[in-house]
Amino acid sequence: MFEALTRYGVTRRAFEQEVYDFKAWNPRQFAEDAYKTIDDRPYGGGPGMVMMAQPLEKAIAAARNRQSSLGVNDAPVVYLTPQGRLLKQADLADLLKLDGLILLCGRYEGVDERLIEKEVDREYSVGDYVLSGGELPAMLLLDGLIRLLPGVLGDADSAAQDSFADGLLDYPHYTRPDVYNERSVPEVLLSGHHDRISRWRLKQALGRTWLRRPDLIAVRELGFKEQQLLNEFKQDMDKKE
Ligand code: 9D3
Repeated sequence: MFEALTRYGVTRRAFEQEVYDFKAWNPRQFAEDAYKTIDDRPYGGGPGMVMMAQPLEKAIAAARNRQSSLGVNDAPVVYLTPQGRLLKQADLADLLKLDGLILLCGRYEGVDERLIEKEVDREYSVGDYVLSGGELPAMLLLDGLIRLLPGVLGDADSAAQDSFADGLLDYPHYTRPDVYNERSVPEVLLSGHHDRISRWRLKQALGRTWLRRPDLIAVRELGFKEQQLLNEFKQDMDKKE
């Protein structure tokens, strides 16, 4: 699954240029019995299976050993789980300071709690919806992290320019042709007035965030000029309806 990162896109380029290193460990490799068992029935009964502590402890130890050989020590173990705190951009910025990470991905109903108590330092969820395991969430985390590493993104779409970095959704984008299906590009974008363009873009970003993600506006604390632009956006909306 993780080849989606190492074989495609900017995360591939960064991997090949050794901006980051990555290795996936299959817990089955660390099972102790002939059947390579890594899950068992839950104590107390109920549906599904629980991942056994022992193969995961061995897998984490193997990851630690490899990291030590590469000069990385004390990397925290991050468990991707629906019970974790919701992963935010600020968490990625925080994880970026670390020299290494060990990401633990669950399958089945979850992981034996004793393994979590012994080994896990942090827990993250990627959203309030049910997935079938922690691998895709781990890949989301890694993708978000890798693009923040120095040199991974070009100057043009540098991480500093991300709209989430300033707590707003992006403004609308347009490219050629200037008329498509009888719809024109907003005139201001063809005007060449860079101050009017950035004002229009901020207004659109504020308006869309207000419409689609009022939760972001509530925590953002708008400046006077931003409040003014958002009011203009609302007035423009009333005019159109
Ligand atoms: C349907 C099973 N659920 C029983 C009430 C619990 C459950 C266990 C394991 C639900 C999902 C999963 C697998 N998910 C993850 O490992 C996971 C996840 C997710 O499902 N949503 C959002 N973030 C994450 S991070 C890891």
